[in-house]
Parts: sequence; C-alpha cells; structure tokens
Amino acid sequence: MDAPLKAKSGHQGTAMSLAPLGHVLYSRVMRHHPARPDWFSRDRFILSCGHASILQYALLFLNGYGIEMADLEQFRQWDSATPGHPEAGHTAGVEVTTGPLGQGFANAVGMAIAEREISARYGDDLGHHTFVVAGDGCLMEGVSHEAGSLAGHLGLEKLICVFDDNGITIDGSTTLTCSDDVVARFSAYGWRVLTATDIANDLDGLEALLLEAKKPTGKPTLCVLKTVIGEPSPSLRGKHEAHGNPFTAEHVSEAKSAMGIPDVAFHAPVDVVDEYRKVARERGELFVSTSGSLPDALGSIDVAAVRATLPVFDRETAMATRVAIQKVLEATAPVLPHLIVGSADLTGNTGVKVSSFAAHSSSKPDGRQIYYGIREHAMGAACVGMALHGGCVPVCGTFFVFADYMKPAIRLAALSKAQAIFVFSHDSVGVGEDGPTHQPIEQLASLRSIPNLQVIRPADASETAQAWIAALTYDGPTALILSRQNLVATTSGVGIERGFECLAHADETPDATIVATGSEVPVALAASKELDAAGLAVRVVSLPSWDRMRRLDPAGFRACVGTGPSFSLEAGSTMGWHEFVDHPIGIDRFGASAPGNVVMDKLGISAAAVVGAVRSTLGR
Ligand SMILES: Cc1ncc(C[n+]2csc(CCOP(=O)(O)OP(=O)(O)O)c2C)c(N)n1
Ligand SMILES: [Mg+2]
Repeated sequence: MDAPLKAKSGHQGTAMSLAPLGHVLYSRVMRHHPARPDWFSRDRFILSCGHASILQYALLFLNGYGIEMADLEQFRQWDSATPGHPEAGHTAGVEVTTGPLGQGFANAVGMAIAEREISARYGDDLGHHTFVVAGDGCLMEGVSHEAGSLAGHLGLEKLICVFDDNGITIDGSTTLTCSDDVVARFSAYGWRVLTATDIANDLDGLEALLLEAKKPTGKPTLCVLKTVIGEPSPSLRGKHEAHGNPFTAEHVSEAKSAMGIPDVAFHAPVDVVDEYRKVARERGELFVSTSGSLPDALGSIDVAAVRATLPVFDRETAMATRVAIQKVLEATAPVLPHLIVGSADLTGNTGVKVSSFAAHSSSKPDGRQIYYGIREHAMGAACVGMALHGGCVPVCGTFFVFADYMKPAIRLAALSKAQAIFVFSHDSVGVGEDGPTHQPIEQLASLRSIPNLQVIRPADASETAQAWIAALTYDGPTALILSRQNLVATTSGVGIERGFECLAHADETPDATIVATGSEVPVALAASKELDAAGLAVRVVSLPSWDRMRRLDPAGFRACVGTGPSFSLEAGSTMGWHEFVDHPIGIDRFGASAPGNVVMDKLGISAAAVVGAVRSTLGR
C-alpha cells in the first residue's frame, strides 16, 4: 500500500487481495531459488495482470531476489528496479514483461510449450510448471481466446492459470461489460476448471487448490479464484475505486489498523523478512539439488556450425525468398537443437517448416513443428514466452499483412529483447490477385518504427541466408520480410552484415543513386542498366536492413549513397525514406486485385518508372 501511495501512482487493490495467493505460491508451492533466478527448470510465474506489479515486487523483496525496501520506496521512479509494470530482463525474478492485458496469459502458453518440448527431449528433470495470474481484463482480451484454445488443444497440463475473479475492472463491476460463463468457456476449450469461492485468504485452502491444480490430467488448469479487490481496506474493499485511484493516506492507515499492523510506512519486521528469506533459500537449495540445469546443447548457438551448413544459392536461378528461408531452415536445423518452428495455418506458404520435425502434441511432446492454427496473435505472444523461457529459438510465420494481428506481441518481444524470429512472407503488392486486403503497404514503416526490432527485407536467396545468421546472432527479435514471387539473384549476401551493399557503379562518381530493398533491388538494377545506355551512371544500393545499417555503419551508407540526386525504390509506404534519399519512390495507397506484376507496374514500381523519374530529375 505504501509504495503506490508514495509514488502517487500504481494500484493497491488487486495486489492486496492476491497477497495470500502470492505468499502461498512463493513459500509453499513454486519450485524456485531466489539466489538462482535463472535456474533453468524453475517454475515460471507470470503476473499477467501487470498493473498489480507491486505484488510481485513485494514477493521478490520478501523472498530475497535482490529487491530491497529502498527499491520498493522507489516504485515507478526513473531507473528504479521496480518499474510501473514488471519488465523482463530488468528485475531479477520477473519472467516476462506484462501490462498490456492478456499478453502474459498467452506468453505462459508459449512457456508451457517450450517446457514440454525441452523436457521431452532432454529429460524430465527439466520439467516445471508455469503459473500465470490473470484478471478479468486478461480474459476479456481476444488473445486469451486464441491462447486458451491453443493450450486446451495441445493439452498443456503443466500450465496453471489462476483467474482473479473479482468482478471489477476500472470502469466498475463486470456486470457492465461481461456475461461470459468462464467455467463453461474454458471447459469448452478442453481445460480442467477448479472453482474456489471462499479461500482467497485461506492459506491452507490456497495451497490445497494449487496442489490439486498441479496434478497431471492431460489438460491445462484454470483456477477460478473469487477475490475481493482491496481486501482488507474497510472503505475500498470490493469497489472499483480500489483499482482506479491509488489509496489516500487515510485509506492506507485504516487498512493497516484493520490488519492490526503498525501505521508505519514501508514497515517490514526484520524477523519476518529473515524468516521468509531463510525458508526461500532452504526450499531453493533443495529444488536446485534435485532438478536439471540448462543442457549444453541448448546453450549458446554454434554460429560457426550454422554458417558451415548454410546452403549456397545458385546465382542463375530465380527463387522466392520464402522458399529460400525454408531451405535455410532445413539445412541448418541439424545444428540448431534450439529451433521450435511453426505457422498460423500458412506453413507451406511461408516456408516455416522443417521436414524432420514432428507436429507438437501431447502424444508427440518432443515435436518441434507447432501448428498454431489461425491464431496469429497467440502465436506471436507464445513465441515471446518461448524465447524468454530460454533453451529455444522460436520461429513463426504468416503473411506480412497479418503482422498487424501480432503487433502487440512483436512490440513486447522488442521491449523485452526476446529472441523470437518472425517470418513474414507475401511482403508487397506483388502478392497479386488476392488484392488490397492481402497486400501490405504500411507494415514495413510500422515495424521499422519499433525500437529494438531487427527488420530485414532480403533481395534474394543469398541475402536471406545471411539474414538467418543475423537473426540468430541478434540479441532481440527479428522480422524477416520475404517475397511470395521469385526473385533473380543479384547480391552476394554481404549486404546483410552492415545492412547495405553497393551493387552497381560502386567505383565511380555516380550521376544518381537508387536505394532499394527486397524485390525492388532487381528492378533498380534493371533501371540502372537502361540508364547506362543513356550515358548515365546510376548507382544501386541494396538496403535490406535500416536498423543494421544505422547500428553498424551509417557513415559508410551515407558515403555509398553519395551526394548526387538519390532515389529509393520500395513497394510500400514511403514514410521514413526521406531520411535517406531525396526522392522516395513507393506506394502510398492501397493495392489492387490483379496479377502481381500488373499491380507493381500500375503503381509505379517498374524499371520504366524509375528511369523516367531519374531522367526528369537529372534533366538528361
Ligand atoms: C490491453 C490493455 N488495455 C487496457 C489496459 C488498461 N488497464 C489496466 S488494468 C485495467 C482493468 C483490468 O481489469 P482486471 O483485469 O479485472 O483487473 P482488476 O481491476 O481486477 O485489478 C485496464 C483497462 C491495459 N493495461 N491493457
Ligand atoms: Mg478484475
């Protein structure tokens, strides 16, 4: 109560009513060790209702994870260990970044998949449970449907969700907004549902509930736990104000009085804290001595071995980059035991398929090909969970235009630096006949604007192979933007290293420069060739990755673009390109249903259009 009061920000109500649950989980049920927060086979705890973060910080403080009272006093302050919502990689003991409701729940499903797959292959002593606490908001969010349905289908029996059934959200009672029968809903997904009405403050009752939930049944378990938000505040218990407004000093005092504890801010009796930490340490030592650690094979990726297995692509044959990624996956999978691949019902279409991988299921728990079904959002969030689980590198695929369906998960992957690899094929109006609903326009600009996200749009198979290395060696998520249509080979692939490569007229002072990406690189080269005939030396630069170029060699890129008139060529929004060139050529409208080459042509993505633009700019 004191931390949000001091911060004048944050939420007490839910943290208070879930405190007994948190206590029982950390001190009686979960297998974890505060001194070994990264021990591989620890139970995972995810607070999907991240707005109750102070609960998790209080538990980390009591259990001795390195959070001290001074950190709680700095709740939500600049550079503190206790930010507004839990952030993975920032605070020891926080597994995933939560706050956008529903994401944590879907991350937990991914963690449970990773756990099952890894323990099936490397030993039961790597097995663990995944506990997730979700509120009304998490279960109202659409992603909870996708993820809950997937978890039920896969029979993830070590996944345990506690639903904080307090009937309150910010606006008021859930009678305003929701009439779902949660028990029927999750039962229909294939979950086991346990309901608990009178035990929110009954420690032994909570322990019995959680131990029951751990029993294997072949199904994930939802514990529907009735709680009273703000308990035991005399004024605010059961009221939505217990969420919406931080408690006043008077509210805090009266609640402390009701609890029979001293009215002193940030008060924690030394003997209580010592006892907590002692118990946590003893339980932790026992746990560590009886459970497995990260297998060597799943440690860091052997990049040299991956390079040695990379296919070499014939410079003569045209190939879609989605086909190239499939060949790359296939060839490198034998030296990548980390891989878990899958797609949202576009497995063959996107190339995210390894032929030796079995379909993951409860009868094939070692399977590494996940059939996500048409559940892009859950797929993205599950991959974030898998990546943060550790011991695996998730790769998932769909059409680029549907990246929008995964955007919240991609954003959290970037924020938490989760090494998930997103494969997006069908990357432009070149998709053709499917028309504007399926033709991405603004998606590249959108993904490029996400901090930490590595975005690569290879020009051909060689750049695709090198992009795979770039993704495997990047400390964060990567989006690979791939073509549906065949592309002639035009590069050596080295452009991935620094993010760009000069492909034509590198050694002379050019009259103009065209910077292109992906499928537009061959178009730019064709334009340059035509301009050669007109006596104009037009340099062509492949720029598969803005962010790599910016990180690794922005000055080299500027020198490569030169000082003459510069153009960009990309079949997508021109937003952002003015940073690099004088004259962006792109598509700032929606596409149309027609054969891909026709749409490209009509929308000005053609050698003829580029030649015209260059000549009229140069006046020659
Ligand atoms: C996707 C998303 N939408 C909106 C919010 C803002 N928000 C934070 S908590 C909350 C209410 C959630 O209700 P519930 O999960 O029942 O939590 P409780 O009020 O019971 O603590 C809302 C709307 C959010 N964090 N994430
Ligand atoms: Mg609620």
